[in-house]
Amino acid sequence: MSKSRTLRDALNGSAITRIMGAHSALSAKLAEEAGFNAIWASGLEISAARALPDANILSMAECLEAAAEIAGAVDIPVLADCDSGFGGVGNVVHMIRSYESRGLAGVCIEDKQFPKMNSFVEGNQDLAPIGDFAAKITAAKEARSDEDFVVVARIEAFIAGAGLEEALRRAAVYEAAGADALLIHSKRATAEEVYAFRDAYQGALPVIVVPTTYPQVTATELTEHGFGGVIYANQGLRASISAMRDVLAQIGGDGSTFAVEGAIATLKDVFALQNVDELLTRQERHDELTATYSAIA
Ligand code: SPV
Ligand code: MG
Repeated sequence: MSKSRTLRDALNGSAITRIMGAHSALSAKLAEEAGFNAIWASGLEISAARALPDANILSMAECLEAAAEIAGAVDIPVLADCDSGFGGVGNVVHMIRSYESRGLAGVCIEDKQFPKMNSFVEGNQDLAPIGDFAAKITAAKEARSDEDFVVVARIEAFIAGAGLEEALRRAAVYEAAGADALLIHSKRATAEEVYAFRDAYQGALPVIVVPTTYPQVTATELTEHGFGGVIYANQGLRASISAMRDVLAQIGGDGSTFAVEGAIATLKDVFALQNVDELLTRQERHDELTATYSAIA
């Protein structure tokens, strides 16, 4: 089954789709190893890994390259965070063709202006006009060649302070425009906003949430509330920052790596994540074939 079909079916299935954020092929492999259903090629993670703000500083091509590296490293589907679509409708069409051809299973675009600002940063959270964004969703659907390729419409009404009615109004129009799923975002400390949305939303699309600021909710509770997907958007990145910072400080303080040696991944582990065994097997076969061909030459 194609990865786009796998993602589509998962989002529409009865169990919640658990999606882990990644910023690199390596972090995506760790998420796959941990049993997540899909990967979120997070704009925040990808830009933070380059020590840049999540504010459309990176070009579409740079985001695509990072997402494609991620998709190439795992067997599970990858949903790419495509911010507000990188510009106008022409950019959205180019984006869809590019992401689809590089092995992504789907994209998510959010109803904010270009350039966007990360949803948790104060200021510049203005919403895109509803008609303009809905028309981009339709353009995205029309531009894909794989009919299973997933287009997620992300609603930023709560982030912009526009309230439940506006979120529901947008959900209905984006659904009519052809969105395959909705993502309702919130920066509240509890799940109350997204629960209110889920309870009031009458449509048929799976709804995805990103519980960054309400980490106390469990996947089970979200399933019971009828959500189709949950994205853990940045915890892997944050874990790597804390772990690296602690280890580097210890090494700097000790003037030795001895104390951290037992706490960090072994080189054997690193080699396994790099598929070194496969390379060695390939090299062995190459050596055998080289000998065979040399003998008959
Ligand atoms: C991301 O991971 O880049 C997201 C989620 O879009 S958030 O950071 O919450 O906006
Ligand atoms: Mg993002």
